[in-house]
Amino acid sequence: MAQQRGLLIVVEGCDRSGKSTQCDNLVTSLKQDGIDTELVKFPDRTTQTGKMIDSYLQQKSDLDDHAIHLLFSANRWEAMKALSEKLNNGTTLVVDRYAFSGVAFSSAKGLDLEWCRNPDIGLLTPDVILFLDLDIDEAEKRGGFGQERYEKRELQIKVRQEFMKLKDDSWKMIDASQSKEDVQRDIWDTIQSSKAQLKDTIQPLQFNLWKR
Ligand code: DGP
Repeated sequence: MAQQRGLLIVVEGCDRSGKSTQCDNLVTSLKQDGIDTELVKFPDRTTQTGKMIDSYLQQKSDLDDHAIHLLFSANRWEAMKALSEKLNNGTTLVVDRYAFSGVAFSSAKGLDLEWCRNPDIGLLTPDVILFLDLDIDEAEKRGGFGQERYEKRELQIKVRQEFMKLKDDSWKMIDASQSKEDVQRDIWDTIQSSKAQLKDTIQPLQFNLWKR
């Protein structure tokens, strides 16, 4: 029997929603369950594009909003071949941020939402999209935002609104205001039921994110 491909699980959310901790936990739990799993994080700050993005986020350099949008997209595109090979070889990927962050952050800054979608048309389509939802006041209670460019209350409010424009019925909404353990449990239950639903219908990998 052919080896089943891995699942592409995307985790999205605003800053301070606990995304990175929960991605780590999910990877650990999947591995403990015997599933070959890797964590992927966008932006990948280690590549050439990633270094430019890192410098921009740390406010060490400035770039036109369109230019940085395209760089974030390029940072995803340059990873696609390696990620598709891993998935086809049976590795499940937990992806911390994806094209939805790309559109939400840039459109929150005032760029046209449809323009923002374009560079990511054709990226790998996720099997599961989890959104860690956290009210902005709750996010701020978690020790306040950091020093990076986007970590400001007004922008984060807009980012969440833009995420909600992108959301469709397939998104799995997770209440991120719960305790860490409860969020972890909700994510685990959601992944188990998604896996059960996908079991008989799992499709070959598709490069058609936002195909029109
Ligand atoms: P993180 O390393 O997950 O904290 O992300 C760094 C910051 O960059 C965070 O404020 C969210 C933002 N971000 C992530 N992906 C994108 C993207 O594709 N486009 C834009 N404009 N911002 C992004």
